[in-house]
Amino acid sequence: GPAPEAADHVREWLKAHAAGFGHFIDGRFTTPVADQTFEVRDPARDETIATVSQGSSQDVDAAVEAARAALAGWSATPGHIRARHLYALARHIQKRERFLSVLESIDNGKPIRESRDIDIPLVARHFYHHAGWAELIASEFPDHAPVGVCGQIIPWNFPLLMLAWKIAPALAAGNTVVLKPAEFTPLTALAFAEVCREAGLPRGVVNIVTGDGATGAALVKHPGIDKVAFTGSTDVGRLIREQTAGSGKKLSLELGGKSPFIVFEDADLDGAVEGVVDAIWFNQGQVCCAGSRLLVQEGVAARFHAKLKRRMATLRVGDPLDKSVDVGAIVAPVQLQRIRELVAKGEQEGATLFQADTALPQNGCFFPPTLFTDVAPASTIAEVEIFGPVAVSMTFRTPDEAVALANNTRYGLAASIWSENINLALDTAAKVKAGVVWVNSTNMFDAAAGFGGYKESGFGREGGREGLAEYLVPAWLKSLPKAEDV
Ligand code: TXE
Repeated sequence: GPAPEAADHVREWLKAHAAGFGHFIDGRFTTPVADQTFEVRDPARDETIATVSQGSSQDVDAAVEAARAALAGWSATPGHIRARHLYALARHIQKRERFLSVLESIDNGKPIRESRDIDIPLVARHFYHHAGWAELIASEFPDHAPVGVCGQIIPWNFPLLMLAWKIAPALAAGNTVVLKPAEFTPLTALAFAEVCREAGLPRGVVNIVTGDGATGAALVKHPGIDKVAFTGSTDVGRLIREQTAGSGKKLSLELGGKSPFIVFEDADLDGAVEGVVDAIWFNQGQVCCAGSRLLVQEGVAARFHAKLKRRMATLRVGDPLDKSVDVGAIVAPVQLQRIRELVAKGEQEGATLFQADTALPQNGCFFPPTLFTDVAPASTIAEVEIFGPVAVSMTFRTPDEAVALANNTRYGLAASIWSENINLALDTAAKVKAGVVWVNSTNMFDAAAGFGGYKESGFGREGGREGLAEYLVPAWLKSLPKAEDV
């Protein structure tokens, strides 16, 4: 293995918690209760690795109460002191970088190269960046106040990074939080709870309640929550919007996507092929802004697809802890099943399937890199988010047609444009309705840049100034009497 010591350390940690993990409430771990637990599995080895508590509405009550009790102290803490806490969290994450990378890869199935070089460093970066904001907030956002207690619900594709995207800005702005990680991948959130203790974060500022959708629903409905922040499927996002309508709760939603990846005939085709690798085979394609819809200009389509297929044959699929692996395991059997069904649907609909002759491990949730060509724009695989290592490719003739195809979606999260003609690229970028547009690159993230979507991809931004604003309200709002006081 690549990091044998870290892997041993993770196994020891899991063994030490063989009796099960509790929730992290008010700075302490609760004791797990029999019959109120669920199992967490390693999708690559197809084995159970931990037992975790299923949060009940009483657990959510206790966590919200702790967050509420901590709010007055934390929001009154001067920005430069809050910054010190965020710096401490960042440093402790860096100290545990190896451990967290291995844990993330075991829990989620993502290649260690990605968790080690991308996920965990970006987590630390997010806390450092928001430490800076904590210092500046009073001068940059005068007359603003924290929203209050935030209920945050995150998905399983970037477990710790999505936690950082939620928790860092909330804390910088003076809020306290109750976070629920996804049921497939709760382990790095629990390790983060330990980090909060090590780093000396005041108790109650961060609370972690594990559980499934029912736990998430209890959090959303809780009257003690002032803001809900959700990343996940569009269906659940819609439900949460309905449930919070009229409640006065602030809401941000980061949902699905079917992002276009446009290749013009004057593009650097080899560069664009590498771009596709990052766009749709990074993290097994389980990326909300994955470039899953390739739009290729007709004149170069045959050449581009041939190059792409040759590159696909060199991708290694296998053990996430093996440093030379490019594509790891799909997060869980149900997700694998979903991908299989959508791929079968694509074949039924008459698209041409290509999968390289890639060796797959015998056990575990694996799916080979897949490309569909001859895809009809109105077919299921062209419209639905597959959330797996499956690219669908269509062709276009003119730039106008590329823009029309790119915007022919209910989503609007991201887009990627490849051309050596900067005027064409920038002109196209302005016409594509997507929250982020990359030119001759893809899947680039930074804590300083707001990220989020249009249309059914949700609303609100995460990262940078816009992201911070989601966790603030005008101060005069806070001085209004509450409904119950009138
Ligand atoms: O998502 P869910 P699932 C898409 C992707 C994927 C599909 C299904 O297409 O194939 O969604 O994935 C919590 N109230 N994305 O079923 O259910 C849940 O416990 C409150 C895109 O895993 O949306 C988890 O913590 N919370 C996406 C979180 O919501 C509820 C990332 C996400 O799970 C809830 C993930 C409820 N009623 C999936 N029901 C992206 N945009 O990155 C569930 N949850």
